[in-house]
Order: sequence, then C-alpha cells, then structure tokens
Amino acid sequence: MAAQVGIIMGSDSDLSVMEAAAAILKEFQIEFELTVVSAHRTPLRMIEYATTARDRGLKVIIAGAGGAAHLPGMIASITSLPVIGVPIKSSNSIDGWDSILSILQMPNGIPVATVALNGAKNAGILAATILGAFEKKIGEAIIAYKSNLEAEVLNKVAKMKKDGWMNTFD
Ligand code: RP5
Repeated sequence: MAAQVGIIMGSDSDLSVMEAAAAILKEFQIEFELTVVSAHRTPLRMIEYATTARDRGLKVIIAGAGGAAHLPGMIASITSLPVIGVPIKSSNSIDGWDSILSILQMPNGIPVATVALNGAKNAGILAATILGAFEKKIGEAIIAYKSNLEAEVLNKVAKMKKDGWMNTFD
C-alpha cells in the first residue's frame, strides 16, 4: 500500500527524535515514508517534495527541524496537505525555543500544527487522528489507543491506593 504519511526532517541528526513518529505509525499500521529534506541545504528538493506529495498519495506530512527551523513552514507554504511540525532541540539550537518559535509563529494563512519540543510521537498520533477522521479502521485504533491510556492510569491509581496512599475519591 502507498504511504499515507510523509515524515521528513532537516538532517539525519534529527532521526533519533523523528523515529518516534515512525514507531507510533507502525503501531497504528499506517503506511509512511521517511527521508531527509533540508529547507536550507536542499531547497529545490524541498519544493519538489512538497509539490509532488499529494499526487504521490500522501495525506499528511510530518516535518521536523531544529534551530532556524524553516522546513515545516516552507512545506506548508507549498502543499495543500496538512503539515505537522516537530521542533527539535538540535546541536545548532540555542535552547529549543528557536526551533519552537520558528515552527509555531507562522503568519496568517499558512498554518503548521506544532507539537511539543521533540514531540514526534504526538506528531505521529496527530497524523493518525487526522486520517482516522475519514478512515474507520484508523479511527477505531485511535479510540482503542486512548482507552488503553485510560486503563494504564487507572491501574496506577489502584496500585497507589494498594500501596497505602490516602485516596477518598475512588
Ligand atoms: C537543521 O539543523 C536540522 O533540522 C537539524 O536539526 C539541525 C542540525 O543539522 P546538522 O548540522 O546536524 O546536519 O536544519
């Protein structure tokens, strides 16, 4: 089956963060592709990636970058697909805020759905949620994922109570 989600990043040094998006998409059994596209070092490749994305069957693009993180915004400026931006605390990032603000503070008209610093897992979940709005099987997988999160928390609540911590709530 063709990739539905495109995961791109400014450098292979971003992979250790971005592979969390790939891992959760695998868990949801969603096909994806993953490669390096640099806004600054390969601007023509970036334009080609964005202009061909929809025709290649992609539905959502996840773009991660650090420092002067222009990749998600530039991809969003070209494609009509939704773009999820992952700010990365990279070697050239001052403290992460540079990456966050470069991706978050887009001008009116060109939105990028920005997740937390290094939040690639949430980017993958958000991409799956977007697809799940239209595809029943994926939507059901998201519902199951969330109820599993709830069950995990309730197990921890029960354990804390069993360990003797005062709880008059449940
Ligand atoms: C950004 O510069 C990349 O997204 C990466 O986060 C950062 C550092 O890249 P390298 O110098 O490690 O290739 O464009």
